[in-house]
Amino acid sequence: MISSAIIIPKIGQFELNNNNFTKNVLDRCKADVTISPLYQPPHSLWRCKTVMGDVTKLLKQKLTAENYNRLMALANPKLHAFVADAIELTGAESVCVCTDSQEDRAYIRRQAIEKGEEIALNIKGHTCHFDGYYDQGRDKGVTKYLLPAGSDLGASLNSIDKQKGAEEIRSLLKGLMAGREMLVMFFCLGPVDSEFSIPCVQITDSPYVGHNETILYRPGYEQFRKISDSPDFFRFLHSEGELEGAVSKNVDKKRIYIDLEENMVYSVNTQYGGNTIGLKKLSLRLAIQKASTEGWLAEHMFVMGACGPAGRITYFAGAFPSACGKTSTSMLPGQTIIGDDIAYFRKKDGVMRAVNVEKGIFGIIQDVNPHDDPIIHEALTRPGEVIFSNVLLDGENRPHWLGMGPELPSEGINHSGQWHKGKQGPDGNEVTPSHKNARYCLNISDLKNMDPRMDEPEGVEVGAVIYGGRDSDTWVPVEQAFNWTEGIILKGASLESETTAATLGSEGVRTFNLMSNLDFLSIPLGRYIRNNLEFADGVENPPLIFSVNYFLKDKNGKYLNTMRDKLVWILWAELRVNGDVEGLRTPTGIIPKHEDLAKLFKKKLGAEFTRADYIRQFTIRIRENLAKLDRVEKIYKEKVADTPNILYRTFAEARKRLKAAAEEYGDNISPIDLPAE
Ligand code: SPV
Ligand code: MN
Repeated sequence: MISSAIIIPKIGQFELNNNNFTKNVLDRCKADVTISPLYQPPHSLWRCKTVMGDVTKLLKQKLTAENYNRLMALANPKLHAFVADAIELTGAESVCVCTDSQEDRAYIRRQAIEKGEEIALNIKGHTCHFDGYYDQGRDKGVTKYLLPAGSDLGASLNSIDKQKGAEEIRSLLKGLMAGREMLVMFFCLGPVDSEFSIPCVQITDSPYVGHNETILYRPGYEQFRKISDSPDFFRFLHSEGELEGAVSKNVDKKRIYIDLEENMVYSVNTQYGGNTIGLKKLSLRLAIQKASTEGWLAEHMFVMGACGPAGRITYFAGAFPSACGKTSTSMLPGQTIIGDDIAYFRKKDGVMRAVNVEKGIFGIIQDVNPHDDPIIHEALTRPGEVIFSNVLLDGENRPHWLGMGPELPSEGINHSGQWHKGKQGPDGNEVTPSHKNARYCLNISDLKNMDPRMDEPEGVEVGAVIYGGRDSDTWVPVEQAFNWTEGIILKGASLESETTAATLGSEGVRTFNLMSNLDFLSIPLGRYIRNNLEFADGVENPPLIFSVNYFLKDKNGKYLNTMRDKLVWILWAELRVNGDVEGLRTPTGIIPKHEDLAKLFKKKLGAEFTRADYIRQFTIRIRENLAKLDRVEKIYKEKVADTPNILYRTFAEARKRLKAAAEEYGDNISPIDLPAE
């Protein structure tokens, strides 16, 4: 008997059932046509009738047989249309479709060096990349959501009319890859073969961007095989644009535009990782929206294992704005690391579980030294795959950075070109030897303390969530919230931080930063808070929530803590999660007793923690706390139309408690006077 299914010719290693294939293509196309009317002529590849014909024809013309077969082995019409559209738009001369193989990864690494985007350093596996002088951080001003007519993301999110924005960025991308090779690379957000996994395709003309991604993300080519023709994946199209001395030249035409309807991000005329590495902050924006519709959470958080007594491990997730101690908390000595930047959370059987979205670290290098960050320092100074960016190179191709310990050379090469001490940049500012946002990129598997459960598809159970910012005068070093709701509202949703060099703009300005995720939110702020509040519903023992503050100062502006003290705050929190120690009740939460901290300081750091230290650091500053509530509430009232009422009620209760305490104790409450919880 002749089967009614028609077998169409073999494409790569796949045989496709033509009936299903056609039906799926048509379904897909219907979706594309309705959600993306914008990509009508001149972007005709998005039109239904062309998917089967023009796309395949164009791909066949432009790709070598090997690359064509690699792409077609992924039987996904939406993917094929994306690649074809990118070729047509950017005018790429050739296309390299990368699989997960070691050979393909090695090719990308070689290309980064051959194209001059990376310089080989004097330790095996180490390279250095420079971004342009004006391309040293995430550029919030030119990062925008493409907003379809009639939708509203609230006043706090930067957006542009979708039609106008898409036309603008597509015209900027037009022809930019002429004479260049386009890289088509596949990765997976989260562990592979997991409920958390999100397959992604990155198109870029920058092997540096591709190289970073091979370090930072799990491979995804095989994941694309598995999802077959599903349209459920993220897409990133990046071009570094015209180059001058291997850096993006047209900084005034830098744009990062995010299309939430299409789960796609465009990025152009920039190289800095936070603007270009699709799976990092660009995908976080897409994931926050996806999570919101599907009932999970995408957070700007590390995940680490805090080691308690008798080999116990309690997993912590922590949100800090950039450059506020997040990475160094995630790799505290004696603890285990799962991830340092982005986590996804899901509920399973009444338990909150988290994964690291990444498998590498793109961390700030300033102040990494053997004393404060021994693990990372060790990984940065021995052979292994590391990309340094925007550090200072000496004449022997050795990297140097601010706060590394030894005195820095007085000349070398850095992001400003040939550098010497006292050099002024084109903006008239003195150029520091390495940029304050200079970074390293490496595999977590190269760290001695990688947690063995790092790649587990179901993630780890979260015992505690912590929120921290750069706060010189208000929060105590560590405090537990009374419960999940208070924690989300008075800790996460009240987070403020003094700005740093991780984004362009002035430093040291106190800014509101909701759960340290504000830069990446793609849904109205009130909805995001509500999602977090409701996430504890149905969870038997929600994680405890803590605030931490590593940056508290005295009246003379001197820091009250050393960098190493954070280990003690985390280990105290670990004891709290497991019910091992009692605390003291403040108007805003529960703080440690002196004796418990003194024991931890002695045992873990070999240091004294005197009663005077304790009183200085844990005195509750009532006026500052009240002022903070006023500042933050004003923002919600004026800027966040959909603020949930429970936030105002919780603020009112906290205010009442603070005022009552002020009447009893005065403006500053010594912890010695506080009652047990
Ligand atoms: C951050 O700034 O939060 C980072 C680095 O993790 S970036 O890639 O710029 O987002
Ligand atoms: Mn980050």
